[in-house]
Amino acid sequence: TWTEEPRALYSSLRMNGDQKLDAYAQARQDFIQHFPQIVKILTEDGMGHPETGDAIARLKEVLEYNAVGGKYQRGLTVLIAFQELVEPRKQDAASLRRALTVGWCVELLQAFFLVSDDIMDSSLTRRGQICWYQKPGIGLDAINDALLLEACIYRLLKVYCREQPYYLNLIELFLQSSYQTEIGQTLDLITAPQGSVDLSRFTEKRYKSIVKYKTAFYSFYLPVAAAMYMAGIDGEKEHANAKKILLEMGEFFQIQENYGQKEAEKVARVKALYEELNLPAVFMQYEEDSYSRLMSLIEQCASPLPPAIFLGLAHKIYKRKK
Ligand code: DMA
Ligand code: MG
Ligand code: MG
Ligand code: MG
Repeated sequence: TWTEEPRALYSSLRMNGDQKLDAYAQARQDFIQHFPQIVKILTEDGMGHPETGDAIARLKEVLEYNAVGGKYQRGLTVLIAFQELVEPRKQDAASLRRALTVGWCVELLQAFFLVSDDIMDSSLTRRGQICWYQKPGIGLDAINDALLLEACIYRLLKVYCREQPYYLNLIELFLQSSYQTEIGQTLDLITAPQGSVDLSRFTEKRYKSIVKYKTAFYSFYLPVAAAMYMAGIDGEKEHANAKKILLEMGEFFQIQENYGQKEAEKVARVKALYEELNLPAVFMQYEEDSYSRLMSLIEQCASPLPPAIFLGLAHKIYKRKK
């Protein structure tokens, strides 16, 4: 409930591997437990409203179907980065609640993109269930549902963060990340139109641009940047440095995630890339190169942020054997 204190969370910087895992599992539990509160805030005033009550009931359904069921990697990153950037004594219950909420805002942005993306891609399933627009009676009304999910981000920011000095920075960050993602989706849509993937247009360079815009900004830069603003870190240089590191990670993440997944669409995409590049061995070389590029970027650019923020994320996505 609203008055319940989030459980104590600790900076992972001084922890060993096992303790870190526990802190992560704890953060995850806190994150998931905060969702009913998110739904409540978004729906409590409207539910019984004589004019809009029915629409708010629909919004509740949309939230419960589309915002949950993923891995919460992006939303959790806000919380974890916040805990690593803010001194423990300043991590009071209200601040932690704001970090949880901003994490959920990232998840809502993702839900907004996914509902729309599945319509555009004519997809059938998402996160192991039927795509929202494929549900009987939903169809293209899902477009409006996606727009509602987007609007919820700014409603939550207003309720929780309006009084904070970083409020405007967060709004601009979410708007900017949305725009970058939409530009990436545009590149994706015009590069590989359904039914006519033209390999001559599908170059490695183009692929990397698509990945950077449609995924890396909102999945990697957005959550860490949000935590930075919440921790009072708003310098352009600091953000540019963090962005360099996080976009490199985002590129690797997307290439790796598509590789080895079995959905027909992903297989086709990876095959296209691999035909272009020639051999799966190229992937291993790419991973090596990306990893060492990343490590030197972290050395050069992490300061003044603790390198652990970036190393922790890198650890999650580079599943290297050595
Ligand atoms: C999804 O890209 C992109 C966004 C911004 C949600 P995609 O269509 O390549 O991926 P998926 O296979 O998840 O639909
Ligand atoms: Mg898709
Ligand atoms: Mg798509
Ligand atoms: Mg995806």
